[in-house]
Amino acid sequence: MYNVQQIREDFPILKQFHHDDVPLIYLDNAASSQKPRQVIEQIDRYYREYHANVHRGIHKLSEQATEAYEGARKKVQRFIGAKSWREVIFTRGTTESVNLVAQTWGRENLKVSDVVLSTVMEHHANIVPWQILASEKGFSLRFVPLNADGTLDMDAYKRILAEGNVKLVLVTHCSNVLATINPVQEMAKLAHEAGALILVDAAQSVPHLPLNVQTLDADFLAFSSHKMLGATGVGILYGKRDLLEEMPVWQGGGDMIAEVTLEGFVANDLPYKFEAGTPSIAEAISLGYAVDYLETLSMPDIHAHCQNVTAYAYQRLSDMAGITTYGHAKERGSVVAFTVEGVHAHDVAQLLDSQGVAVRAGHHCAMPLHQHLGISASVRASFYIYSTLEEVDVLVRALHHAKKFAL
Ligand code: C6P
Repeated sequence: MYNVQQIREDFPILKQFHHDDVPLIYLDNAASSQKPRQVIEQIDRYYREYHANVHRGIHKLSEQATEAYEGARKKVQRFIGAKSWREVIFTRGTTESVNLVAQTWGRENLKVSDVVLSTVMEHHANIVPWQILASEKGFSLRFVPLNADGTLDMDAYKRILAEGNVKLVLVTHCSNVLATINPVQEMAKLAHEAGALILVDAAQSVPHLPLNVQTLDADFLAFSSHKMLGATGVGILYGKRDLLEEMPVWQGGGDMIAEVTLEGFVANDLPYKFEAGTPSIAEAISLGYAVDYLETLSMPDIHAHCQNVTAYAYQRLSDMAGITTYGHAKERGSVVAFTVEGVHAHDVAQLLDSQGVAVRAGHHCAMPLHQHLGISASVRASFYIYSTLEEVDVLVRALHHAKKFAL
């Protein structure tokens, strides 16, 4: 049985008082989740008991560290349903995963006549790396428009694919602002029929949903550890093995080579050919323990819990006078973005903070989306495994207080 109070006991930070006497209500989970003691303790244990570099030493500590690091990779492989552990590459996060694909697959394969098709709701991490490359290679970057409810205009998607020349589709599985869960399985099928590959930004979905990369048929999929109970500084790029095998290397250095002479080098096997230099070892290990924690709770139960809390928040906020919510898709993730009439988003966030409620305010690294919505900033409450309906009630009470400051 999903017991949210018992889960909260595992998160030391949630016991904190925010401003002396106000309990912390942490509703900024889409930016980064908090960490359970089961993960924190393992980071501590690594440094206390078996810290050493990986893949390099022939001594016991290095073997132990390597085993834990590679063990984390295998846990991630199982968690996302990848065929092989060689398809799971450790990066610094979603952003670096997308940049890796742009700078290797993209640089090698995209030419002037090609189209890369993104969407208006993408996070900057799935737009800017492609703008950088497009300015160099000259290909076109196009964007699937949105319907009024914040879903993708699938007719426009099909139309653009039918025009030809689309080589790559970029799509977020779940919007970090609108909460829309996009039909990536269907989009992948359509992309493949049109001869394109698909890169799925799963930063907001892997922490929340049961997901299988083979069922989705994603060619590439990127996500970050810190949004799913793990440490910052580590993330994953999943890629289909045949694609990864053919891709050129990106960064050069230790570990990514099989052999080096003064004349040149031979690249290492997957996944190491994309993991140059000493990796974030403790952080990668922490991701493995985060996966254990999530699996013990069960992803379908986590999804159901987050949907329940988010639906309640969405309803309560939508019912409040003077509040506009954004994103009304039926299939939704765990965020609610909104504005308060007459109070700037940053002021709302500050007023909420004074009541102990931590939310994010701004453009949430989705400026084109905010331009589309006709606003410069929004407030965003985002929920996770330990969020409660009572916390939503506190948010609503605090918002009533904030509304008093409306111009
Ligand atoms: N969104 C948010 O507050 P990194 O920073 O590399 O771990 O993740 C980038 C990223 C990519 N795609 C989506 C859909 C995301 O939500 C994020 C991170 C945070 O919404 C920080 S901007």
